[in-house]
Amino acid sequence: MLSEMTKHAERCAEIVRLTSEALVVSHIDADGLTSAAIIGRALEDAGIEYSTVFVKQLGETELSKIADTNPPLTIFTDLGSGVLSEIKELGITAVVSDHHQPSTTDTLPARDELISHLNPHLFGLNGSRELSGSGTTFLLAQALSRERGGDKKRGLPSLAVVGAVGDLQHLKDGRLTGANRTILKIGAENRELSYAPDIAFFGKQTRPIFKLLEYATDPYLIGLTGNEDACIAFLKGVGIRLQGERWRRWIDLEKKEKQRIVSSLIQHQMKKGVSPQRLERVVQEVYTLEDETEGTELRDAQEYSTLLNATARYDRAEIGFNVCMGDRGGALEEAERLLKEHRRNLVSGMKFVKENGVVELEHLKYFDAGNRIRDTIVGIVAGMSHSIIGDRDLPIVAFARASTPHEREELKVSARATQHLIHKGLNLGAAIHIAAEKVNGTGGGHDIAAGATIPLETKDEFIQYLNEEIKKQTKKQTTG
Ligand SMILES: [Mn+2]
Repeated sequence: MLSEMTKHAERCAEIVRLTSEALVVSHIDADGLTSAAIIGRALEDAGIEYSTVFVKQLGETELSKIADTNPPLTIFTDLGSGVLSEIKELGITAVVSDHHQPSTTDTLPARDELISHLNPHLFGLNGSRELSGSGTTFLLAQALSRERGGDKKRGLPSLAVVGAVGDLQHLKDGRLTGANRTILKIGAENRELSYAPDIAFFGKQTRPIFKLLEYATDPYLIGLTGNEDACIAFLKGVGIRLQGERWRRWIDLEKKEKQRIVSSLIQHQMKKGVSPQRLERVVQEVYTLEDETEGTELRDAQEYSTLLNATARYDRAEIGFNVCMGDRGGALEEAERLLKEHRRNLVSGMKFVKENGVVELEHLKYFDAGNRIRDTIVGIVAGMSHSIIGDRDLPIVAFARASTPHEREELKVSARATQHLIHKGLNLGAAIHIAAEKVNGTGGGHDIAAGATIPLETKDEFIQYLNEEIKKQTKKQTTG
């Protein structure tokens, strides 16, 4: 229950208050960056000095580095729950504020003499849907500043929503639910956040309208996705003027024009035989950050989280973190430059997939990018090329060589599914986990997006296991 979790957050905050200095260790993605900024702002408020470290994972190397630094208090955000006993072995005082499935709930209580553990799973909440790392850390930050009257500190609910959206927690229901929704409502009360159903596609604030359709992947727009000319013709066909002084963006359109596009898209999809259940997905709840400038990435939670990921994926997490901390000068400029570079890389990644094609098996399709696509973005390329490549709606699996030197002998796996496949019973995270374990790798993730690291030579074996698992999952649903 959320109220119990909030109470436990108070106890964790008491530990934080005892220190004058802390090390914040966070995950290197949008949820991790917003988590670090949320606790960072609360620490600043409380007069506690801190520094930040962003990591991909908490392996032996990362943990021993932290132990060497020996900070008076370490706050782990958006990671840590999977390695609680390893953290305990370091003998450091720590607060772990995470939403990933804990590995050792049974052996370590929520409060140990050294480690305080805040995680929605401990309180019966679903950490993959109802609360993100940033939402969990929001509860901690709120508890930390409560006695200072900073209960509804401006900006923090927005960051928590950006983190949740970055972790795709809104996708399953087309809107944020559970504890995430409670935080959203706090932000709406503050008038820093607003939410409404709107077109689901990415780039409403910053991209020309036809690009919105061209890059639509979930749901995939039959005959439009991936085809710029077709998108332009479609919009002209329903009487939309594409250009004003510049290319018109979604936010430049009149309400009536938006409605016309949405209903025409639904009709278009219907004519192509898309099921009613999937038609609805053209619209989903959209989150607007009211304090940010219109027409910038920061105004839209989905675009904001993409901007942050663009810094994190190129080892420039501190840039994204500074944007979250309020830097609208140099950091924002650099983040936007990284985003442009990121888009160029995605385009060339897509080009690679188009030219080389995918291999289709019975229950999945895959491609191997070798070292032609960076392992940190190959998953996005997979998601984008999902429906453009291959004829059938199958999960797509992408392989890339690991880019970090000590992981040279490993292969990174990224996989993406669609909501439609999930309705059919697919849980990609679970399937990947099983297949990876069978080849002595590690993997897991969410039902719609998952990843793994496997020994280089086990690729073919892994694919077979994964194909089998997906078969089992999707068969169960259709017959049962
Ligand atoms: Mn997360």
